[in-house]
Amino acid sequence: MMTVKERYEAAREMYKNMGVDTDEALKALKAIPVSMHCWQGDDVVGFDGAGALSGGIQTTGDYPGRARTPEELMADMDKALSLIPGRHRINLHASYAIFQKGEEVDRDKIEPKHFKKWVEFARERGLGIDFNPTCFSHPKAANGTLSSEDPKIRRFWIDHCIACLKISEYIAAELDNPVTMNIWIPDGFKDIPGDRKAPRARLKDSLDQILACGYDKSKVYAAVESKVFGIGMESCTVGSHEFYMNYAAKHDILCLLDNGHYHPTEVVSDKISSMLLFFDKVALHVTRSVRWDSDHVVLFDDETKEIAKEIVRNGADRVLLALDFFDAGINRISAWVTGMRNMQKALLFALLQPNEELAKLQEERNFTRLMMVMEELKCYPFGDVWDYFCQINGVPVREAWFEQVMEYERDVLSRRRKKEHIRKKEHIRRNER
Ligand code: RNT
Ligand code: ZN
Repeated sequence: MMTVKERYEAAREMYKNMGVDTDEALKALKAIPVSMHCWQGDDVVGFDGAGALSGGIQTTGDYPGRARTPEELMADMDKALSLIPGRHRINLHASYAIFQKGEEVDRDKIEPKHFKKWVEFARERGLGIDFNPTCFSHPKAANGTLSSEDPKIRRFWIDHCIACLKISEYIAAELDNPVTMNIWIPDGFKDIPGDRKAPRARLKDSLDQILACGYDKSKVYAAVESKVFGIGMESCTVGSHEFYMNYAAKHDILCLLDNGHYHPTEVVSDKISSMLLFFDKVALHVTRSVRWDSDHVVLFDDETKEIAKEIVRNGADRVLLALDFFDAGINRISAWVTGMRNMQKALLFALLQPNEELAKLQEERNFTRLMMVMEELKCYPFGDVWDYFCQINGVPVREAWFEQVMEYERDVLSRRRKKEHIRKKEHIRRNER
């Protein structure tokens, strides 16, 4: 049997004949951070006492082992990160604020100190942090947030977003690493609205007020995330693509494109190059939508590969790359590891294309050869290069990571379930008494 290194060396020669430098590709891949979303670990529940997930997004499934505390979530993220090659970022929501006993405040009053533990977590591991206001799963989000017709509700969410900008600024300063702060709101209408303009005008005004709070643009990259529809908001989403793209362009902030948020045959891979001709950077939520914005785990599939090609060809430093999925039906750590590694595989696949040569073939309108090269490359020993990347970055090669996740499930995750069962039983008994 050939060793991983021997397989890599053979692959390197094959790619070389196609004009691809695999050593360069590995170096480039290592330099691309992916922001791993904390919310896959606990089904988007958070720690601020939110009840059920709301806002037209949904987790389904009841796999044992959901993280219920900051300690559990951090331990689970550590486990996942230990199986993912390279150094990355973590993506937090405001609802993951960590309060001391008696220190709990509502979302409009959260402060940097509530994220100190996350900053310590990131600093110790050399990770960057990204941040998001949480404008859902809250009693005040039942009928709209930043576009609400109720001035008090609108004020609350404006204050929340301002608090989040301040927290993002603090995190960026502490880690000496810019934070992408992405605003997504669920506001919209189930049925045909009587007025589409007024809510959008209010959203515009809310964003103006938020951005006017004065924050350091070199530290915080503010972004806005559009959506085509959500559950219960099928007819109109206030924060639509046109709305945010125009807003971002005029106010010099960024757009975040979530590839689950467009019409089913519309692809984000085709949008990146256009965005980058008009914006300095673009932010992404890579996800997988199955028939709707279902937020399935990212696979090594065609659209993920196509998105990765655009990242690589347009300059990875201009794309703020984050994942966004939540599957409660499978082991949550496995979901993270699968999604993160697949994103990286897609990036490596893109880096292993003779991209300059392909562009040249297109300029020459040699579409015959262009197709041939792209198709033949699909059967090149990509897996041997990926395995070597995992090996030199000290993480398990191929499926070897999975045994570690299963061990963790046996030793840690399955016990959480038992504890939860016992607690539930005690609760029932107490109520029966
Ligand atoms: C919802 C958006 C949003 C959320 C996360 C939790 O449709 O995609 O990004 O998934 O912020
Ligand atoms: Zn998203």
